[in-house]
Amino acid sequence: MSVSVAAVDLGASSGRVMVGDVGPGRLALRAVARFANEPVALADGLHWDPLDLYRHALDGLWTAANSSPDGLASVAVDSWAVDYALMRSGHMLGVPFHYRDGRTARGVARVHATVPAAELYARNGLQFLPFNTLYQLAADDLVGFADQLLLVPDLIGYWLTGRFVAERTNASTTGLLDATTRQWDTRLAASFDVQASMLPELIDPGVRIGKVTSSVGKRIGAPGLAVTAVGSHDTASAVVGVPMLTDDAAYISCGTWGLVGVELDAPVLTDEARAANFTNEGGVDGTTRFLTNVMGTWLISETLRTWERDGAGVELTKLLPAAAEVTDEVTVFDVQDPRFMAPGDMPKRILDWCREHGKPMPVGKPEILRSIIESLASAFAQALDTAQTLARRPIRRVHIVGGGSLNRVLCQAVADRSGRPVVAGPVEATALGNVLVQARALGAVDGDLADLRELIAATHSLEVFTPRR
Ligand code: LFR
Repeated sequence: MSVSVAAVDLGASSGRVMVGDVGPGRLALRAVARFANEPVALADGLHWDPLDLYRHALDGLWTAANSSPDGLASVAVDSWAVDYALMRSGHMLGVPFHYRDGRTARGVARVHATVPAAELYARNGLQFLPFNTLYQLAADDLVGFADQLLLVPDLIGYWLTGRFVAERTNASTTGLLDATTRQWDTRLAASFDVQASMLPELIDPGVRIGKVTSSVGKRIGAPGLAVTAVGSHDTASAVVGVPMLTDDAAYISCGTWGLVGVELDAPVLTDEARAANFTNEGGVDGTTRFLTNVMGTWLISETLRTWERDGAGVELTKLLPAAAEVTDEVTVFDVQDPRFMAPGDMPKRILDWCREHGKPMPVGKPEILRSIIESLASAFAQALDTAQTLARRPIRRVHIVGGGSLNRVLCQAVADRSGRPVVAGPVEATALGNVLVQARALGAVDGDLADLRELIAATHSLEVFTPRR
């Protein structure tokens, strides 16, 4: 039996609706809608526009339903993590903030004054990122007015079905989930005015959330369509989509962020892991995503955006060959410097960094791009070595999935700098992870993550980059 299922995959810079046709030995994906996801700067800070995303998702689902001859068996939503909507009596309160908004510094100070960072890590296992939901909530003036908290995919799921749930992999990025029991830490939440009643029932990937409301069913031309939970954190779905076939493989889910790590059976909550800023996010099938966030293709896209704004726009595909030809040594800068977090003029910030650190400044666009690529590759290589030490397992092969896997200069640089072969692809790992978990829940495929990954490896061509030094 083969089924058609739809994936609504919302990334921090773009969203897409994909249809997967999945069955034994069959895994085909087609995009039916792609749309931009642009933050909106308002007087009170940087926000998302969830209504725009929802409308695009509905339009995409209409196309998906109308272009699937046997109809859709299910839909599932995944998105970037940590961001949330506060709800009251089913209404959204205010406009959700963007995690790159600077207001969270206040929340960090408040949380750490109440719970020391070491205790926090022992409880929630999360790397320090100033935008973890907990810090955002601690700086949010509307918390006291809310009766529900919904992360982005759960919000879209609520609009589709009318049901409030919290999918567990994404809930694990809030800082409010106990890293060991994977249940809400209601005591921690209450310290920051988040009442236990605001935290929806936790559900696991593969669980059926419900079906679309009758008005949604009419709008998308698919009455009664089932809505299924998957790894609704995009990175959780991406990790399902990494064709790792052995235990000595690591992954880099490379999009806006580069998420570098390994899949483990249990969290690593040591002081060393905390000091190295490694996180223990919840994965599909009860796994642990032991990884660290490295700045990703965000540095490239913001750089291209800056040049475009200045009237000197150039496409990445045109610039990459020139960047590949740069033979002079380029400066490797610290991509993790907090100055690169907020939207803005990246080329200027990179040059400032070089000046402040007495390093040669790249001149010309190809040199700047190459400097970004080498700096990312160097940070990835370092994170791989750290993952290997902390998880106490050798890493002999690196998979790069997501948009970054199309950047051949980057893939080669990671191979060279890490000294390990890099397997690039698939680019749509997140959507693949999403549709595979739905298909398994529907009984169209079966097996564990290894079986799902074998299906990906058998149906996708992957490119191997061998280290040259
Ligand atoms: C990647 C991602 C990362 C998360 C960051 C912010 O898209 O989901 O995993 O740390 O975005 O939500």
